[in-house]
Amino acid sequence: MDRSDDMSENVAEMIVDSLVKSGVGRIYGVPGDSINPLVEAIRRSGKIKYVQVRHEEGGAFAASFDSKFSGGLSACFGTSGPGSIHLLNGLYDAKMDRASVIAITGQVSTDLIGRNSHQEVDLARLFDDVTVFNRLVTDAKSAPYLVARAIREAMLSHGVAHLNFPVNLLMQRLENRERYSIEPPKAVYSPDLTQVAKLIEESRRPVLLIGAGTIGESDLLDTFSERIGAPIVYSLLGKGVMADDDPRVMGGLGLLGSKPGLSAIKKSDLIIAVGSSFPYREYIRDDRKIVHVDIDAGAPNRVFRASAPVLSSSHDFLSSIIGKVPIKTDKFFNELQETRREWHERLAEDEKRSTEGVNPMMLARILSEEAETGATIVTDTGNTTMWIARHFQASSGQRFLFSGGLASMGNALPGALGLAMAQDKPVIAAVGDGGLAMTMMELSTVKKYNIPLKIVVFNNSKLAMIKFEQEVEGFPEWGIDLYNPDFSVVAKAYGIDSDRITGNGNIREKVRNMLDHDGPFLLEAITDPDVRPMPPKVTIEQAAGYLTANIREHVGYTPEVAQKRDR
Ligand SMILES: Cc1ncc(C[n+]2csc(CCOP(=O)(O)OP(=O)(O)O)c2C)c(N)n1
Ligand SMILES: [Mg+2]
Repeated sequence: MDRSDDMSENVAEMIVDSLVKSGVGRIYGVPGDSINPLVEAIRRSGKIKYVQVRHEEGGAFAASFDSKFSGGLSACFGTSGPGSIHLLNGLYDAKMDRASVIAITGQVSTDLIGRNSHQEVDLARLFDDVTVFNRLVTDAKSAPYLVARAIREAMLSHGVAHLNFPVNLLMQRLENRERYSIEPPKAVYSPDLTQVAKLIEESRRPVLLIGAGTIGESDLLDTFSERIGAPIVYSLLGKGVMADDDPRVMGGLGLLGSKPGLSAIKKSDLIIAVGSSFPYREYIRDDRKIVHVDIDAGAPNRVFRASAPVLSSSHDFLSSIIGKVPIKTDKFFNELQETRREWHERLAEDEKRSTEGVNPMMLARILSEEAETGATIVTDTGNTTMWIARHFQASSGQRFLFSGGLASMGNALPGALGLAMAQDKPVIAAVGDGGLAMTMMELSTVKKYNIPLKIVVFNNSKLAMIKFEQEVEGFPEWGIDLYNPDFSVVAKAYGIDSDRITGNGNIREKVRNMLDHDGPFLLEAITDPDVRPMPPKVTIEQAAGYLTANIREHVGYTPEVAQKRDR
């Protein structure tokens, strides 16, 4: 701690200065009376870009994706009461995908707290569950400490920090401001890898399960997997770290996973999970030996039992383990090539299926064939996640992002606009009609800042993922039909160029046209709602569910009846 001679600063200006020093380039939000002093400080500073979103949820999603992409800190704000309540969903996305976000919120002035004042909401209480650090600031002198601490905690814990400022405090001058370090201390762990090396040496069929924590480590993963013959399976946030067309890459694991991915895990005798908070317990059997490498000491054993927990970054782990294990001549990934080939043939067949309207799988494949190296694809929650997760074959250098842990609808448009502002490479948002309608107001933001985002709408006029859930659960189809506007016309109304595809004949041409377009573009595809995604494994109960739903529909619950009931 040292003291500054700068007498001219108020609390809001100190916040902006600290954010700039911690590398925050953009801050997303909507102004309001209790946060106006912060907005004014942002304007005066000129060193941080203010992105005016149209709904605070969009701002929080944008900040979350900004951090998920870069690994750095990002920021959003909201005014007291309603504006900050709106932030919550996007902040939960950050919490669950371990993004470092700082949320600055406004509060009624200190003399009005506790009097049921206009727009008074106890935000520190409301944000308790979503944050790693969370305080109402009650004294201007302690603000520099709290801001520095919030920044460090968000970075260190890969989570959300929240500071709630009464509006009068934001305007108070700070004399002889105390300065605190905003640098999170770099923790260096030197775990003893002898036991891990022994487990790998003894294993005949090791598999690597990689997650978002391995982003940027493709070269080390390449060497390591080749050396020990390990096939690579990813949890979805790790898609794109290794190219999908690499024969060692088996695809995803989990609900949206692949058959070879599941097969690799099933046949393995050792799972080396690196930087992944894979959430599905049922996909990993308890008798498996598991090495779990994570920077979060609590991650091992949270979802599945780890025989060897390793507290380390993926980089440190991979660079050190490679030299400690002998080269395996029998490569386990070779044993899986037949399953892998069959799976890819199956995907290709599905993509060629003729459909009523656009085949969403064909569209996802064409997007992946036409997207530039270096492009990022963001997908919303719904069947669209499935189409992109499976049929978008990411090349190395391409990135894939979505709302992994929270799986919220409406993330793709604001998330993708955040990414498109943060870097120069192309960004594509793939989003269902249900998901788009939830945060569609951000088309204004895309237009206002002329963000060259490409938005592909998979419009099947249904909440189709729920339709399939109902089938699997044996319920008739109900409550899932959507009355939609013509999205391509909506885009034009926002001033965004757009086009429509209604059949499979000209998908490539329209996709190319969109990607070549200078500036934002929305492509609406009228997709077939009846194309079913196949789970990587169909359980007997699920198959029975499909059957029961079909029978019910045929003996009284016809789609027409269901639609009428729906209204
Ligand atoms: C905010 C939110 N509300 C509800 C859900 C439950 N949900 C998951 S997928 C889905 C349907 C998505 O519909 P759409 O965006 O049209 O995509 P589709 O499945 O039709 O491709 C719903 C309602 C959710 N995940 N998030
Ligand atoms: Mg839909």
